[in-house]
Amino acid sequence: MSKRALITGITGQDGMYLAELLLREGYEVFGLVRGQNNPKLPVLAAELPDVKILTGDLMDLSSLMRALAASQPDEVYNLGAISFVAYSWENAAVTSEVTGLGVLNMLEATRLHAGSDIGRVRFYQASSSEMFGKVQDVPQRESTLLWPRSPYGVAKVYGHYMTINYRESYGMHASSGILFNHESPRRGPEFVTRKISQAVARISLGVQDSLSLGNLDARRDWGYAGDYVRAMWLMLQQDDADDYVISTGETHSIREFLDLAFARVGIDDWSEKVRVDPAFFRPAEVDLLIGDPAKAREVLGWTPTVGFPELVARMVDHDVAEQEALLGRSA
Ligand code: F7E
Repeated sequence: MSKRALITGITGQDGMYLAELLLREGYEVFGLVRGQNNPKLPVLAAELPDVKILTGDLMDLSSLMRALAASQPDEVYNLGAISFVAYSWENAAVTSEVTGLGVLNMLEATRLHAGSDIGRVRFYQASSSEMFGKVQDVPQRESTLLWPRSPYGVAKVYGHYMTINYRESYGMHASSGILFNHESPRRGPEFVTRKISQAVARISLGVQDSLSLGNLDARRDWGYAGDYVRAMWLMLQQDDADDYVISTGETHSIREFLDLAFARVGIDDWSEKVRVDPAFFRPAEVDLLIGDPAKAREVLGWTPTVGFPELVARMVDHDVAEQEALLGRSA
């Protein structure tokens, strides 16, 4: 009989890549979708028609219990969260509830659902490099002291430790992936990589003049989302649950991303095209994220397949084609 998986956050970038991977692996995939008339649902239904949709909310324990009863999953992937860091300062309470307490609700629902056979459901928690914040080691690894610098990061730390607690208190097979930034053409346009790739595409097509950004000196360890969901799945295939850093081990600045993105459309000097707007600066910044993925490599056999230049190229090429299609200019 095929395995079954329940994914929260199914309409997000990672949810869609993970669902694709699990469907390829022969799973029956259930996705939890929140809200009435969710605008992301038509995209999901069109791109992944084989995913079975269940309605529920991380803030509503009984809805999670019903989703578990309906899907009878072997594996639960908790990817649902309010994930935009910049938003989290102005909406700290709701971010704490959904991104933090939501993890507790999903863990507790899974524990109650599994009953005396706690090992029958494996659990993945989407932890984040944002937990490292004001970094205490370079590069950051599983043992690095957490020092979150945003309400989002604080909420992720809560979810991370709660996951470890369910593993240690109840023997749940609960793993936590500390994922560094991971991008793709499916990335939301509020995140800096997609904001840049979309703007560069529009600038190259002559329908936009310039782009406003915040801190161009921030550095991130950016990987490809399709690679990172494979790591999630591998974690749940291990005999023992554990925590893993998932990263490329390289760090690049926003400026380097801009260099490659503009070069891809033939623009070598972007200084006149980019404006720095203080509105996009954050109250506290995470300046130097770089992860050490050695444990994932050794234990999971995981390595990233898409490097930084290829990631930028894929995103820009996708957005040029998408913008051309929107403008009715496709070849
Ligand atoms: O910012 C700088 C900004 O919003 C990256 C989420 O998936 O990864 C993501 O969080 C950097 C920051 O991602 C703009 O200050 C400059 O230093 O793309 P981002 P993030 O905050 O790193 C982690 C791992 C997660 O877990 C999160 O859920 O780019 N930056 N100018 C800007 N950022 C944005 N968004 N917009 C700008 O105009």
